Amino acid sequence: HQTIHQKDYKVPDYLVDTVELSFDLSPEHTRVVSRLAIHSNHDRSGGVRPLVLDGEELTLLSLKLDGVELEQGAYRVDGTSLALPDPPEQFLLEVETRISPKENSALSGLYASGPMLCTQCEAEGFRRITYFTDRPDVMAVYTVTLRADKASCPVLLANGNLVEKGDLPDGRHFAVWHDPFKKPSYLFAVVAGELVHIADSFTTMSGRQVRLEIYVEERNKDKCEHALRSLMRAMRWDEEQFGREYDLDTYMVVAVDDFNMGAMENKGLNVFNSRYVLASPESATDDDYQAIEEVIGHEYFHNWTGNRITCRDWFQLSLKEGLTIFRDQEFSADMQSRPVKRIADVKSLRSAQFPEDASPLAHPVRPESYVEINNFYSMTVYHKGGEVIRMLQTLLGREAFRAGMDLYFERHDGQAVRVDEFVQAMADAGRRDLSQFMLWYDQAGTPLLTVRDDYRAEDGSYTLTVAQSCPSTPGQPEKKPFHIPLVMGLLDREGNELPLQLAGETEPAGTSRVLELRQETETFTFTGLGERPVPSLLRNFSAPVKLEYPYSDEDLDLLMTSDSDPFVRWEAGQVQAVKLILGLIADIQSGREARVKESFIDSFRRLLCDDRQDRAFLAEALTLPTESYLAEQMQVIDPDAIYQARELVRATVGERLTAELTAAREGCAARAPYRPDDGLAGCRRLKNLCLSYLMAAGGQEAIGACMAQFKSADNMTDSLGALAPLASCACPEREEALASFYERWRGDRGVIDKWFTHQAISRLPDTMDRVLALLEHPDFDLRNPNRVRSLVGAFSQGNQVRFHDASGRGYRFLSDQILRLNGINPQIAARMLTPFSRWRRFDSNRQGLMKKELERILAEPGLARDVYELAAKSL
Ligand code: B3K
Ligand code: ZN
Repeated sequence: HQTIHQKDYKVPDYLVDTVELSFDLSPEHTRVVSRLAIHSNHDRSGGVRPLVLDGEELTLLSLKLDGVELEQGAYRVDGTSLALPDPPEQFLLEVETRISPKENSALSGLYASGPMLCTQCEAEGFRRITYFTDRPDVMAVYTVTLRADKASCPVLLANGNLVEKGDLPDGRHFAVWHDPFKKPSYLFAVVAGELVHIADSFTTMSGRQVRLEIYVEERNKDKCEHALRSLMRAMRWDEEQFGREYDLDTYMVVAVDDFNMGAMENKGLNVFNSRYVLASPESATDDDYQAIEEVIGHEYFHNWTGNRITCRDWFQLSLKEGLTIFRDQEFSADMQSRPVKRIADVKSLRSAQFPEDASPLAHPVRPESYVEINNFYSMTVYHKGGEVIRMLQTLLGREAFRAGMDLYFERHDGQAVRVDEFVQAMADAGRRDLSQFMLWYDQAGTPLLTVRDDYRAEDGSYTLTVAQSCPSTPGQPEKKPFHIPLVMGLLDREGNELPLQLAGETEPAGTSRVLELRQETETFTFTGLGERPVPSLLRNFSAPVKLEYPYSDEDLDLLMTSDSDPFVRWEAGQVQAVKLILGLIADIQSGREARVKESFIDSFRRLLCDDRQDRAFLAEALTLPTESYLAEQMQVIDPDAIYQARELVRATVGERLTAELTAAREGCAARAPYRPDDGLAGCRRLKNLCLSYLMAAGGQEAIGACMAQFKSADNMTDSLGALAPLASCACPEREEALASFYERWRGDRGVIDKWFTHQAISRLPDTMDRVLALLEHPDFDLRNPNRVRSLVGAFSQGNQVRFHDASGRGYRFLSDQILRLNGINPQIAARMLTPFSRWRRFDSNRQGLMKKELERILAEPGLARDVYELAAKSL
């Protein structure tokens, strides 16, 4: 397998101006005719270069150049390309191919999902539809004709505007679509099948009417309303926040059940994983509702950040993905509680991106090389990339950042560009030198900030010394210092915010400031302080770094109760919980008696009874750090001790605070029937969290409360809020609840995914056996990515203690599934490898067992590029 390097980029030798595609659609055999108007893009005086088109899994039927059929020998064709050795300066190429959508289990290119045919072209799926220069810097105008059987395939969709449709002989019909915007092939899309839609219209800021349509299978028609409303909110938000208007007459979203990722931003025709479209109160949780809004927003925002301005090459992927993640995070923050959204985003970064950055698969936000680009749709490219954009906003300020965005759109609309062009627009608008900042794109690894301070009573000065370091990562042994915005403030002992005046300044400026770190060590001296202050550091998580400062328990209490920044308040509680649990882990490991400190229970009680706080925030503050986050804090991960210590805290809280938890739970009980947008999601979260603590303490009363809630719930959030703790409880009620849940929901794929997941993440010791049995369940299907994620993914990535069983059974199970998936869907197979890439973090027994499975995978003949790359790099 070949490695592609960023430094080898060359402009394309040929460009394509227009693409005319015509499809004779059928699941077994689809015939594709492509007419490409091509012109040469290189200096031909030094010799004419061949035209090389990409193509995979295609049967070539005929090839014409300017209307003349080419003889065999006038071209070369193999499993990955079609080459013309000596084409003219400008010409029309007509290529006829045949493909088999039904055989396409990789779900890349044109494939069948339920009663429809649909496409997924990013990153390199278009080449599985027809021969083409399948790279994002070749942009063309597309016209698409679709023909299919009218009865089985009444709906025919493609990008852009419908220009014509009509009937054909033999019960067939056709539709012609034209997309006036030049686009790269990865944004091409076709959907055909038996679908229904709901529609509405949106008036843009300049007064144009846009028709919005959501397409689903008939049985899901009453589950689209939330997606449609979310789309309208996203459109309005992008106008208000960024002045960006939609540019076609229709915007279509199609929900499909078989989909490799969340959704795809094809121009004018988004294709979505149905889990990010379909929702009803009975079947979707509050989190599902939120995720739908977020993903709908994400794909919509791509219309400007991704489609109008796209990437020059795939190394620049974060140009569109990091930026669009930042935009969707801001959108969601404006639609709900901003602090709670920020905390959720930081949690996901820490639990998935930090470990990636510390693993053998660590790569920069802009990678230097890849074997399979699909492996780089990673937490780093997306979410660290989003943090990098956020840091730009913090450094420049909101106004200059917005001006930078405007300048970027003004300069590069219609182009395929690099990250450099984006950062240059920011530098120009903000009149800043951002050359050092670019290291965030090119250096991997999570920086560590070590902060020390010194207060001098003699002159009332307070000095912060901040040292930064970054661990080495593959191919990058030494790191240069990053340009880091550190947002901070100072508190007095009563918790008041102190005015911040740096030495040399004539007066204080505010109580929260952005300190800019550029050198390995920086010092900042504040003046005019009558007592030693408590530093409030990394407010709003202003940079994707780890931070170390020797806080005392009193400092943390003060920050937790008094800091003006909600992220710092939350973080102070988490730091306390981490300290406590790590101490208990050490006790367990050395056979000492492990006991939860009284002071922890006290501060937990204080929080729980503090009814001034927002419920959703409170729920976050009362949630213990996850097992995987705790694992990150250890030299050698001990999954059993982590689980035991964390459970001990949960059980102790449940026992000691039974009355308070019960009261808090009742205080949050619903007083009216459920509505998803009733503003009460925070209440439900807190209520269900209380229930889980009560269940951790054990006892028939808690089980009874769980069953009562399970039976009476009028919404999925409460139903799962009861089912989740029951699934980890060794009681007869567990089987009863799981069985009745299955009976009630067996017809709903999305809910049955949840049923698989909750069994897979059960912490009971028999979970591995359960999971093996569920593999044989008639509803389990290795060809459906959501189902694979709900069982195999949930067990291996969401159940640390059971997956990492010291016997190695979990590891064997996972590699078995990866090898089966390798032949079906390489992208999904590769995604399942993640837990193995962390093998070095464990004890030598587990290391050996995981390594053995990786070696076994690598020894498999016919390993897909996707799986090969991750397995080889992990070792
Ligand atoms: N751009 C797509 C991701 C495509 C993944 C290809 N393996 C979805 C998104 O980020 O919006
Ligand atoms: Zn995206």
